[in-house]
Amino acid sequence: MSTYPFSEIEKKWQEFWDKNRTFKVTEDPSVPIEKRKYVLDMFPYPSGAGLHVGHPEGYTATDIYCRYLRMNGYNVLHPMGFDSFGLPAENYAIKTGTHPRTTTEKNIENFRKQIKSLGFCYDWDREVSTHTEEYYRWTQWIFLQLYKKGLAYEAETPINWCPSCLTGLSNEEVKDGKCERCGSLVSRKNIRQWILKITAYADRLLNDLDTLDWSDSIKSMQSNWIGRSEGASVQFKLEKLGDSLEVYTTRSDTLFGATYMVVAPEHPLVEKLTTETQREAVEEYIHQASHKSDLERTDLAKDKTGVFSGSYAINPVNKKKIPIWIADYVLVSYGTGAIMAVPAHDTRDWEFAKKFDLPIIEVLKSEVNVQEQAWTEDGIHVNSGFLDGLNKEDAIETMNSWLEEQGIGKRTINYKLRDWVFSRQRYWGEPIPLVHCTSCGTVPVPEDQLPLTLPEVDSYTPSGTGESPLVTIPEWVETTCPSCGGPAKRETNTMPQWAGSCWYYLRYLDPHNSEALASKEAIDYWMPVDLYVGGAEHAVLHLLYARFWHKVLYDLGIVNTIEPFQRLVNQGMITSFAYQRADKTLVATDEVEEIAPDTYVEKATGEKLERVIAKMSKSLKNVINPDEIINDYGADAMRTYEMFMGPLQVSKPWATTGLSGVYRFLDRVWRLTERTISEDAPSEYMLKVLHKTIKKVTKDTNSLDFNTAISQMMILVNELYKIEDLPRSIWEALILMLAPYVPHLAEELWEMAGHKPSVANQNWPKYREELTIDDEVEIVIQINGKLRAKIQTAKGIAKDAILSEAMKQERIIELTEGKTIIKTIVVPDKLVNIVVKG
Ligand code: ANZ
Ligand code: ZN
Repeated sequence: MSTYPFSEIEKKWQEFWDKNRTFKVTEDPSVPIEKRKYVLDMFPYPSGAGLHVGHPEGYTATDIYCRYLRMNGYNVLHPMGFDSFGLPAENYAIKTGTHPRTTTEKNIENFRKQIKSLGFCYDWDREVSTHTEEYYRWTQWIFLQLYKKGLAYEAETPINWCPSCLTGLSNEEVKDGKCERCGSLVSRKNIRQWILKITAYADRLLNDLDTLDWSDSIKSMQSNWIGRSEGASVQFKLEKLGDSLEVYTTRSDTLFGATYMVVAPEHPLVEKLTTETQREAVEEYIHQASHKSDLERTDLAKDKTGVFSGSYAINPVNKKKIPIWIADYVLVSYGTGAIMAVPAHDTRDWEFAKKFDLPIIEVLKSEVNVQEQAWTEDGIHVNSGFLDGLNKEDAIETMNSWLEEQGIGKRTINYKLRDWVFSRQRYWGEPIPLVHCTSCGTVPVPEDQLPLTLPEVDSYTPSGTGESPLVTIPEWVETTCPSCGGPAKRETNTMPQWAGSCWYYLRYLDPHNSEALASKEAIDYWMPVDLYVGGAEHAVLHLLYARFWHKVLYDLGIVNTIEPFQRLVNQGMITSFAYQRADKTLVATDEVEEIAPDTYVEKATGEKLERVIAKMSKSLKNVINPDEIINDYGADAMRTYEMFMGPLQVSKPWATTGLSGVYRFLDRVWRLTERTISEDAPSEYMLKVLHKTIKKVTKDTNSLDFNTAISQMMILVNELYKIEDLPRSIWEALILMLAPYVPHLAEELWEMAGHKPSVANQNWPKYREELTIDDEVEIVIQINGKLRAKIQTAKGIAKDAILSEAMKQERIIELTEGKTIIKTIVVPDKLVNIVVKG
């Protein structure tokens, strides 16, 4: 049995594509606009661990799609690059003293080699890396535009502080109250930060989601993050202090049920509200709260804590005196940092009221006893004076109008979205191009002096004060003011890793331009990105930040579209297996033995283990290394397997048996070359199979349903194995359809069929509709040999497909329910017999 020589073939064609610049793309003006496509991958961070099997999943998908588009006459931009500023390289530098640039460039080298070994059709002349001076010059330039538009400001704000990384973290980098990178408990610290005013774009970031071809789930993640909320601010007079306390509420209709108030521990009025008798308790409480993250504080499941301030406010609707508490379930950063609490109709308030024995007054007719649980649904108002008899919506309207008439309230809109803490106290990032002058204040570095390059440092360790290691280089910090020429100091904060990835899709358009981030012609030619594919972990922040910068660039007249990424597809995660003991603890894969099919035991103890789906992780020893797969099975098999595992968007476990199956398929294709190609016309039947295949593969490739396209090509190959010859028309159409999927093998077959390379430049095969119409057959379905149902299907359907069709029949579901299927027999085009027991 021959085995196709994939390593020779793959090497040969990779060299060919490289040498001939097969995938070089230019802004050819003769191509009409609708034939220009920009297909983008989320570029990787070049980690020391190298490529993960998750990377090629998205990259293969876009590669197939791009090759398919090219064969259909499109001019396709398909670039790749590296998101190369980042913490791991810096942490490695701190540990070993190796310059992060050295580590990063070595990793890029390795990534590039690995990516190339998969045969992707990138235009490598457009490669960018965000850490290079020619790239970050423009990242700095964009920052200056933000600064000049008043969208970057300095503030001394309480930030999340990682005591181990010694750096500030944005909320997004805090997971469960811990540093996303190192896992340390996050605390709070006041520090001077650069902040970007993304909130100024909140409405546009929300509304323009409507113009995008993104999944509903990603859109709703974006809109929840922005978190637009319509409500009212209401003033409560303080009983003795004369002042008033303002709250934000979305439920002004419940005002008659407000029985106490709460201010956040960091609220500016806390000091004033605290009475002498309560002072000690309040101080103690505030100290404790300062160690908790927002997430911990607002977690519904967490026990409510709080302390009475000693002061009272007056409820404006009924003039009742209500106590003011201090509690950390109210966040200082949202609304006004204070609330009116309505325990009868808000779950958190209810829990708090129960714990501290505060009154609960029902103000909407509830279907539960509000002394036992909160009623948060709609209802008719009661105990509510002029609102009695109204439902929630009408009552809110009525109350808001009343509050505005009285001059004690105002309809308000709030957003969950916070401004973006943009600075890092790190070395390995873009320096922020500003100087601080004692007489002129903050002055931008003139644009013609960009890039402001990173100086060399002796130590990469952040100064424990929270400042970056750059503060330790006086030659760099001490400078002259670009405005007055007097002595000035450089800003020592650097930008976060997000910065470079906010606009890389624009640099690919014109990567070597030294006059602008990209030429207007290139931007107009390619934008927007037609298809963007990447992992769902970027569903919120990367996309939100990039969309924000894009809109700023739009306002500056630099880009011509309101959104950067027209269509977005999130690939599912590739998982793996792990083995679980009875107590649910997991066993590393190398401690497991398969003693019989699907029967696993722990080697050391013999304990029976259950196989479960799990994330790939070093500790479970279930990480698949793409290099090994390519080495053992070839890049084409790896590509095909990742696409054959299931729909692109769903998460699916890696199984090496599946990979072998795909490999056998490619080997079967290869062995067809042992036949001589015949110039005879194929049979009517074979023609029909071919045209049905072209139709299905065309449709499925176009809609990114690669797994079903591959199945269909497998069917065609099976049919070819049933005949003796190899009709040229069928063989060549098959090669063309295979070309996007297994580009190396297809090039080789195309050459063997007597053509000049490259198959990548050939036209996609066309089908004739009349040849795709199926002959129907009737299939009988038996259970234990007894006829139970019949189905009509197209002739020539694969066994698996018939079986699954049979199992879907209502009568069959009924009759097999609760029974064990011990065997199934499928005679194609004729019969299915299901043998059951019990
Ligand atoms: C009274 C009330 C009664 C409320 C009721 C809700 C239900 P969204 O939709 O998320 O905007 N709130 C306001 N500011 C807060 C803060 N800084 N920290 C914690 N909670 C805060 O939620 C708005 C509601 O969340 C507001 O409406 C307020 O509680 C609370 F039956 O006011 B409500
Ligand atoms: Zn100055």
